[in-house]
Amino acid sequence: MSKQKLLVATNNKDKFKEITAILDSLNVEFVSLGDIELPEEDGKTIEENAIKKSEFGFEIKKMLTIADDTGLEVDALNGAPGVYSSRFAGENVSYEDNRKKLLNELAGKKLEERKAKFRCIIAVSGLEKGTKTFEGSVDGYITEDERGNSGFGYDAIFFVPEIGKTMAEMSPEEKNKISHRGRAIVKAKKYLENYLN
Ligand code: ITT
Repeated sequence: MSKQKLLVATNNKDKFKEITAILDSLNVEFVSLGDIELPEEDGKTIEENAIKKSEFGFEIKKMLTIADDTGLEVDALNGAPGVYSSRFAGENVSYEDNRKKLLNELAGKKLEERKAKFRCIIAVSGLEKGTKTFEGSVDGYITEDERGNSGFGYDAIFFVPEIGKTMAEMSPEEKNKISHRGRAIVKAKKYLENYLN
């Protein structure tokens, strides 16, 4: 019997890698979006955006679809960049541009003012009951300088006290165990294991 297909609806190759690594033991064949661009992320919350992406993927490919929307919420910036995390420094900017802007905005701020949280919503569409969401988060601090070369996005400036490292200083396995995405996907994985059996 052929394997169940699972569309991973993201245009971000780093996320695709993390999501498929965590779901590796699920007995599915991963499908990517290829050249298909996701629609504009115009939701007011990461929940809305995650659902928009997974429902778009399901509409296009007519197969079980998983999508992720992630936001970095910094206390001293009243939760910003949040839903705007990918375009904090503007449209079509690099990960580095976003990290630099955040470090600049927090310049001179003390540790307790550098508290932050990564929040991830995983949405799964194409289920008998439509779409379901799963949430994961991790608390940390924004560092004063970049540290580590692993990971992507804001990882080099996000310090996780429970591990004593920035997420860019962790191995992929270490990051996936404690990350916002890892925590949300483990919940989705448990659900899908039951659903697919
Ligand atoms: P898709 O919509 O195609 O999935 P995206 O990069 O636009 O990809 P998001 O809107 O969810 O995805 O991402 C918000 C940004 O937050 C992302 O571009 C990264 O800069 C950052 N980010 C997301 N996950 C991260 C992680 O695990 N570690 C560090 N930064 C992350």
